[in-house]
Amino acid sequence: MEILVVNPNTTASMTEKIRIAASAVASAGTRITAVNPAAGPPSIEGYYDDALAVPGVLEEIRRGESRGVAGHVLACFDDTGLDAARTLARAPVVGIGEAAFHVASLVAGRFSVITTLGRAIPAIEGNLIRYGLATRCGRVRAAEVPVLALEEEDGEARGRIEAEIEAAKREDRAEAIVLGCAGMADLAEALSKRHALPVIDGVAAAVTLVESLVRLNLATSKLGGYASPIAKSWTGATGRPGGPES
Ligand code: 5HY
Repeated sequence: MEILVVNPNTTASMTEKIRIAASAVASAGTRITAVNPAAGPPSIEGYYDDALAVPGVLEEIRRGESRGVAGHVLACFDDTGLDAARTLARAPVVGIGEAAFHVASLVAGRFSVITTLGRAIPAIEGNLIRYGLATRCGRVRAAEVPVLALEEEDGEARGRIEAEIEAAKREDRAEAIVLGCAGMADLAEALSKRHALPVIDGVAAAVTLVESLVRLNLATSKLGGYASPIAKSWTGATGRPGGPES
């Protein structure tokens, strides 16, 4: 099976880090294709960037659907464009935020999330409520590191994340940690060993969940909210994002 992993921002080094994390957990026989849109924000930090990234995400989903991929992963912790992508796609679509929350709730009674900047917290809290998992999350914390600082090797970002992990264990009674950014995907294993608790990376969690859905022969329901888009002619030059006209 081929799984398309879409990094909604346009930073190629982050897409490569995501591809490596996804490939590391993919089963034999699963081919990971990691892409990012050609146009859009280089990093997604808050509602505005998130909204601007959606057309590019839908274009990549449409391309994947047209070549018959088995499933899709949205590799931004805000689950950028998740509902629109599920509307467009027949194959299952899993966001790394939703995947990480579900996996964390399978291994711990209570988890905390550690994301990048404070401005990212409200969207994550909103998703936890929408997914019905807010009561399992002690707190969404920010390490106050910009997304692209995670691309630097200086380790300062990692130090700030580690301080938040210890604070979460002490103050939130966290029994597991969810890493709140795809750019942290390469840190999960080492942090889990070092801090002696499950540390969940959403990229890995989402890939294994898509594989499970495909193996269960489950695809996105086309009844109700995720029914395929209604064909309509769009106003304006570029046509509908992810639509046949574009
Ligand atoms: C992410 N931003 O996973 C989110 C994390 C965040 O560009 N990739 C991004 O800070 O919301």
